[in-house]
Amino acid sequence: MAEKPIKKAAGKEKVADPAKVSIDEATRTMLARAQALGIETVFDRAAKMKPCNIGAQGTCCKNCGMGPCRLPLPKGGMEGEDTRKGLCGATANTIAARNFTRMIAGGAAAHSDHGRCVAEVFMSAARKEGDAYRIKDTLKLLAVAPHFNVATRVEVDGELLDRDTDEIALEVAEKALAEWGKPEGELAYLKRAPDVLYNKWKNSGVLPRNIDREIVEIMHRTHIGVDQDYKNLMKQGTRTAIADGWGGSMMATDLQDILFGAPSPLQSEANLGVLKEDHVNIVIHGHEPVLSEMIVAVSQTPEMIEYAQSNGAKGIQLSGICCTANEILQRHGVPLCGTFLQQELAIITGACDAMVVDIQCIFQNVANVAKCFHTKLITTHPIAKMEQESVIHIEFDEHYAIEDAKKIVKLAIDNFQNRSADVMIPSQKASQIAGFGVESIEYHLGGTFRGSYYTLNDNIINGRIRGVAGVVGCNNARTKHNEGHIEVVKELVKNDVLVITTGCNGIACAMEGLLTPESAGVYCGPGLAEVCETVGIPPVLHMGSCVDNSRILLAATEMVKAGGLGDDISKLPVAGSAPEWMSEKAISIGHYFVVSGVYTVFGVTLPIAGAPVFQKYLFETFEEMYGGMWDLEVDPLKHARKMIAHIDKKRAELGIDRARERVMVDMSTRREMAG
Ligand code: NFS
Repeated sequence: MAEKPIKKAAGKEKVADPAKVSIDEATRTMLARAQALGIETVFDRAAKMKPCNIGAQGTCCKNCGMGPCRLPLPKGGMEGEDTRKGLCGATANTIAARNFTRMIAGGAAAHSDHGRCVAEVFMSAARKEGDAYRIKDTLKLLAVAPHFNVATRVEVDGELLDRDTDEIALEVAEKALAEWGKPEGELAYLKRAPDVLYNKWKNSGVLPRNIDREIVEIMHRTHIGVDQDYKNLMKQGTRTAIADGWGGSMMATDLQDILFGAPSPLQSEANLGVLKEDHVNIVIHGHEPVLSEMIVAVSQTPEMIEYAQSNGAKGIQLSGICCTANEILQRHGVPLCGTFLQQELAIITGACDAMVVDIQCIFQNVANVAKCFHTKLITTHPIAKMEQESVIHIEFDEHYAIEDAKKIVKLAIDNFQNRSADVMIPSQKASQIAGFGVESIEYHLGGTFRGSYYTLNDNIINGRIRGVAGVVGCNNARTKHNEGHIEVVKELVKNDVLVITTGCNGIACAMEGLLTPESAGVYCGPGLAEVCETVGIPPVLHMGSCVDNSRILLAATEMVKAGGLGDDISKLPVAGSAPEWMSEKAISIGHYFVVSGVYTVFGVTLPIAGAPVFQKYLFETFEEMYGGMWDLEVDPLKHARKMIAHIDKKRAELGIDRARERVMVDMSTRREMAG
């Protein structure tokens, strides 16, 4: 980016220039308000503090007390032999691979520990330990059970009868929980992958044994003096990433669907403008939906609504930040308040009566911002507390879930009359259709009658849809908020690529109005527009939170099964992208996409540039091994075009590249596409 996103405030402090750090008007407005009030946000901190160049290259090793050993690339690049070494002799490749695999371990741990927590609640529901949680979606339970080798029918007197669902649920719970630590065998879900892919993993020796073990083994191998071969380190990185995508994350998604219902399309809204001045505003932020499901239920009870009214509010407005938001959006239509980078801004509206956080992606600084207003900041998870004394901790216990949720909602209502600052809610909000899942895409594009992804494949084969892209991931304060997300997605749909989204990309697309069927006519190439208009879907399908990237893996698997596009995910005309990634979870996701056969492009930066040999291994050699590979492209247009080029390469390999020419495109669009 040529323009400097920094300006000097009156007191000579460097602060962010609102117009240059976000493309979103609501964000700019609230950032300007924060600066006027003298409240610091992530945007200002990014203006003040530069990242460490050596760490950004991935070649700083601090895994022992002799370091940190810093191995930056020489200015002008590496010429001749690479003699850089840490004190123990670790090469740049070893150091970068250690750091990279530790990021995979961190990401896989976060997703999978979330999954474990859901599995424990699931067990409690299956045992009927309380009233709060029940098996809601028995169809999904019956669909998932066989993947754990749990029978759904039993033979009684020579007759095959349906098995009691309570019994099935209990056995699924036991089998699921065992996946984290079973002593032998391999993860149960791996066989859900196409056979060709499963065998590829098997032959490469990367089938995960159990989830915890793979994560622990990364910590062991990256300890001083253990694994010092970047290829062998990445073998374990691969095994752990698979344990995330096809294990912990996939189980989190499935068990949440069984407990709370598989999503189906619904209407909602997005951006800071969803807050309501005359309502009690409760903003839910984090990742695990187990408590937020209860908050949704409790805040809809007449008891709580009347209590809010007796306190002078018109009602209770729930909204969400980050992936907890995506979870309750997908299942209940609760509006999205904002992305990762808007969490402080939600409080700066002065209208946030309580922010309830659980785990992951929560800035510690929200506590400082909350102190400048009346906002109660409530932490709820035993593993995620904050040191600031102003933060209230209400520890969530699934056995008292409703009581805990009531306590939180009441606290917010009681706080409504304490608003101290002027309320300033930006007017921006966009409407959206969200709630897509593997099942609902099948329904929309194929119909339950056909029960297959064939219609999608057919439209790919005939060229109306050029391919499918999964665009996902975070915001990153080192790049203009939402610019990468939106430019990449717009370029893809303009070129007839159907986009599947999750995480903060989903929120960014919702804010931009891309999650509406009407947007197809505005932004899409003629082929994709025609399909969207015929079927009545948006060109960007929101599949949920980041653990729901597992839905994308399964959707791709359904495409393979439906036929006509090859026998493996790596043969499909698909690509993956995280234009504004920042978290370790994103690295784990990126890697499980890659080793599932998907070309995956990241924006902003990748912490591998300091080790060119290791980088080449990820960017090129992985394609030979798994059919998918990593790439980095900072420029959003080039980023999208690289994905399109990969999709076209796959179309050519499948022999369906000619079909596209039958699509009628006028000359000006054609010229633009060629550009
Ligand atoms: Ni994913 Fe969700 Fe957003 Fe990134 Fe954080 S919320 S789990 S990590 S920042 S997309």
